[in-house]
Amino acid sequence: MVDQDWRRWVVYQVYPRSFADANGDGVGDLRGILSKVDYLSKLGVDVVWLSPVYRSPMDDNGYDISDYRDVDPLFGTLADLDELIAVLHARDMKLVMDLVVNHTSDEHPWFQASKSGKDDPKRDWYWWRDPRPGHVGGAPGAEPTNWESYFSGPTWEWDEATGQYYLHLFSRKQPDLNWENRQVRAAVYEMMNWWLDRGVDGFRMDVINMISKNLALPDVPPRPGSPYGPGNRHFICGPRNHEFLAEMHREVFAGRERHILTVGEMPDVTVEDARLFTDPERREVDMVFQFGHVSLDHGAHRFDPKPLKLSALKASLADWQTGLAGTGWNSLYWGNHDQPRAVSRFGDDGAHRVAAAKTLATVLHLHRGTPYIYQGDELGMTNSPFAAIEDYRDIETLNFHAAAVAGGTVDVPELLQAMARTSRDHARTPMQWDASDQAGFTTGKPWIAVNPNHVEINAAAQVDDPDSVFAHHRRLIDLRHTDPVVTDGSFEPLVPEHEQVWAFVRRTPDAELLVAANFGADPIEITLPVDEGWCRAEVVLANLPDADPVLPTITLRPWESVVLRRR
Ligand code: ISL
Repeated sequence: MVDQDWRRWVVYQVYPRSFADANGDGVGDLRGILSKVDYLSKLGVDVVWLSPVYRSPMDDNGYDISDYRDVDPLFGTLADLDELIAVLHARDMKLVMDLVVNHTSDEHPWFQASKSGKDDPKRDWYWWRDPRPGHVGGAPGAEPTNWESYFSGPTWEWDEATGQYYLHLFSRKQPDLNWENRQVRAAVYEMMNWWLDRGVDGFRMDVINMISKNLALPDVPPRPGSPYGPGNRHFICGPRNHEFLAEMHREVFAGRERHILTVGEMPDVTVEDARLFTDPERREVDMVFQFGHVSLDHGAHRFDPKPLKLSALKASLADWQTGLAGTGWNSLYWGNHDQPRAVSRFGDDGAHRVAAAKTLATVLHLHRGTPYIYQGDELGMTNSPFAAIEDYRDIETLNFHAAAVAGGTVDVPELLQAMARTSRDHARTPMQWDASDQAGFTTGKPWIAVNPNHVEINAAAQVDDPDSVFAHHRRLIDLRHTDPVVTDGSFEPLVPEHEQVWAFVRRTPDAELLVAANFGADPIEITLPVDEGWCRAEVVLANLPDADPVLPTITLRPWESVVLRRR
């Protein structure tokens, strides 16, 4: 297999807790995933990325790991995972594991040792610091910096027994590892090699642009009304980030017979930095998850919604297409386990849901880069009708709500309305397999409520229906596998300022694709700035029946999208 082949792969993200529950305890598991390999194969994806299944206290649904070399009993056993790897390989699919090494669980033996005393050999494996000079440890304001945690409150937790604070950018049960310490890095690389030797094919690296911190740990301007503020400028893409990833590449990926697929999740990463991270010559990672397009519809945090203009969304994707055109590579996603449902957020989850879900897929898959399908998006699953705080399970949502209530400064009903649009839990409701009671997800009581619309939106109704959202995804994947222009073509935006039409051309010396999509519930007529040669080009894909596009002036029905091809 040539080395560049990985660029033709399509990745499917499984959030194990919510995918399929084989043992009836209400939580998805590995045997559940095994029972759905046929489904994944039918969809045609090349790679399955598993959100964490490692041993974990589940403070953040597995993103808090207490043993990197074992499977949590909630999800099954190592033997189940070995079986999954073997079964996927037998179907010519790959398995990518989530790699969460910016932090561990506070219950990981490394942290337990580190916490046991100031002289412990692993003390320096985490970020321990004295209280702010002149302050009493544990008192408000005594934290070493005023950084705010992603999950509310300070990033520092006081440890009475040893008289120091430890750093946690996320929950207090997720202490940050100290990557400055060579032994930490060696332990991580050894663990990664252990997994690759076991047969996994790559890693999705959780917040991997937070592993190098500014050692001076400076304070930041606080948010209005809070003693704390976002410290990200001091730990995003820090001074040694590239060095650490290049070292990881040398120690783990170099010299392996097969291509190891790597994607670094990188909040706040810039295009310029991403070009360096993904430049193949530099040997760091294949691609990054950037956050530009999922940050446009809210203010400083996700529960502060802002209207989104289509022109801004297009410009965001286009900037990355252009920025990584010569060197580097994009990842393409609308959603994942941290984002609300794509069709509810960027499309239309009412009357035009099916057309909108297909159009979103068409536009995403035909940009240049690796598409990621988040479980359920291939069915057009929507946000859930969450109303009360009791409906939620996510630590980010619950902590934010608790802090807002305690602070007394936020309009709580308004906050609940925002949560009903943007909470991470919308992505985490059970996969909708069929119309039965619990959507075919579990025979027990699901850990989070099934979306009541599963009676209409479910896999059973779609897999054999040629007009389904599922079938449309299958066609997009086939197109990528059979037409090199999808992977290799350059990207040229058309009508970038238009607030209803998303159109672009992909081009290689041998072929051209033109995508035109209506992102609105009203029909629209538009003249695209293209030559007459497109007039009666071949329609390779459409989301509505009887598409008859005549260019350059084209009329698109509500949420209609067409893909044309010429040589
Ligand atoms: O969802 C977020 C808060 O609004 C993001 O900042 C998110 O926390 C960030 O993208 C990092 O996400 C990853 O690391 C977290 C984990 O909770 C997320 O599920 C994971 O994808 C900590 O491990």
